[in-house]
Amino acid sequence: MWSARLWRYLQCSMKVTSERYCTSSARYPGMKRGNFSKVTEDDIKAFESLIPSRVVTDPQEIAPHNVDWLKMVRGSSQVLLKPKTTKEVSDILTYCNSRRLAVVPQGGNTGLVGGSVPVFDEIIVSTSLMNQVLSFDDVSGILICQAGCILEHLDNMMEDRGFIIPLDLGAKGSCHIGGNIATNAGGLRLLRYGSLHGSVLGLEVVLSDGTILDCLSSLQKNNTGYDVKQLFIGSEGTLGIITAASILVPSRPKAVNVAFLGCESFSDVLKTYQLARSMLGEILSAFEFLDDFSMNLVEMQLGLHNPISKQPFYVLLETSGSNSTHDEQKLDVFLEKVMAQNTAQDGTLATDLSKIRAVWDLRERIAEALMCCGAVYKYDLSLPLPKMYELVRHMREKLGDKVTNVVGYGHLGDGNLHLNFTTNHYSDEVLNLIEPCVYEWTANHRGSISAEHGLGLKKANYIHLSQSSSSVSLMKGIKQLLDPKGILNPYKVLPH
Ligand code: FAD
Ligand code: 2HG
Ligand code: ZN
Repeated sequence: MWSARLWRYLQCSMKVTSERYCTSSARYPGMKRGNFSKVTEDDIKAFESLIPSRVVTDPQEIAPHNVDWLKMVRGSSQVLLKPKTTKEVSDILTYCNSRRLAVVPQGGNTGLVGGSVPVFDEIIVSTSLMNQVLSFDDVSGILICQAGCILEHLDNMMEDRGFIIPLDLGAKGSCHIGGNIATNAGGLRLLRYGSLHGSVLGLEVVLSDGTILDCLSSLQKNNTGYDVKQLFIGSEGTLGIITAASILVPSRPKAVNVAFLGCESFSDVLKTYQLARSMLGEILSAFEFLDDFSMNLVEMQLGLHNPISKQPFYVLLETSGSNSTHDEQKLDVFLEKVMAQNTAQDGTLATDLSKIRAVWDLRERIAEALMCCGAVYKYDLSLPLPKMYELVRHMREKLGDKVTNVVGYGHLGDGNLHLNFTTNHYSDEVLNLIEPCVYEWTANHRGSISAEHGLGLKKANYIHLSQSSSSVSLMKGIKQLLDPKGILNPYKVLPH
């Protein structure tokens, strides 16, 4: 049996060189395999009887499910299960719980905190075949679907009916709605549509002992006791497997415009944001920023084109509304003002689809460009806006030429900074210079060490920096209550 290994590869879209990153015992000293059973031949037979022909034991087929998107963590699971129905998920968990077999739920495997892959030999339960839309009501805009539906497929289907999924992110082509809900993903339009805690009306969840928890309500108002489904939104597969969701889907905006602006300083970015909120109000649907270091990356690594003159900071601002003339007028007045006030030095407006897509690519594809640079050290933080870029500068100064890139970008309108570092090869020395410094700096400025990606394996031991000890104790109690044997996604979220 393998021990868990954490790996990092030098990866580029053209070449992937497999360089061993480091073992779990080196990266997470003291982390030991839990007291779980090991999978036997009898277990495989039992799974075969529960989901015939959907029990994968071929190492080659399992391999991509053992490694995360960042190529940062690698598990050594030997079994991948592909249920199609809630009953099958229930049968699987009933069996695993009785045998004390650990399980990792997996959606599209695009998570960025090492939560979606096994640490040791946990059984992988994939939602990839749970991809049925169960119902959609055009009047109420309520969609009910299985957890394995791919976000982009759902959005395409909604577009045909004049609706929009209230969540959008760069991984939309692969991530599953169940994975999105399990991570409480934020994404590019949280500013407009709010978090999944508001858009998800109901969930169906299978608990660790196989119990099917039916909270699949389609009501917008339901004040009958505790709102139990909320517990599972953002629980990262540690409390239950989400099998279906009911989502409130808004009408698709008829008019969408994107402005891309260049600013001389971060304080000008903030002034632009303030102005955008007051002048664009209800039509503002996204306010993202990137620094010039991020722009250099997407230009150099992906060959993307910066449509405006070079500036230290860039803002991507989107408006979505129902009346294009009205929206364009508002946007014109706003753009005149930011230019007149010199808060933006240059800018361009995108109104046709291909130009809108090209501008969005500059922002959405930074994560992809980073993967071409060797080893990536990724941080996803909530910070008070005036402090947001101070941290980037502080770390750039601290790390000097020990790193090849320090880039700051993110969902400024949500107070969410994405801070990334790269080196040609993974370095423990660099990691130790970054962590816990970044987390402590964030906590000292009353931020959160995870704005939207979750804690997973990577940040579980730092939870105390963003949650009080009483909250962490309560979380442990909830985990104990719902999963007394601890079989669901062990080593994740709560301190190892
Ligand atoms: P996975 O990666 O498979 O799983 C994520 C976690 O959820 C794991 O802990 C897993 O065990 C658990 N899980 C998965 N499915 C279930 C289920 N059915 N029931 C219970 N637990 C489950 N995140 C953002 O918030 N905003 C962004 O803008 C954003 N952009 C991204 C861009 C890129 C290019 C990439 C690669 C990732 C991005 N992410 C972003 C991170 C990631 O959280 C999201 O991609 C997504 O929410 C993960 O969904 P998934 O189906 O891939 O889940
Ligand atoms: C994004 O907003 C994603 O692009 C990824 O959340 C962030 O790569 C990152 O750090
Ligand atoms: Zn993000």
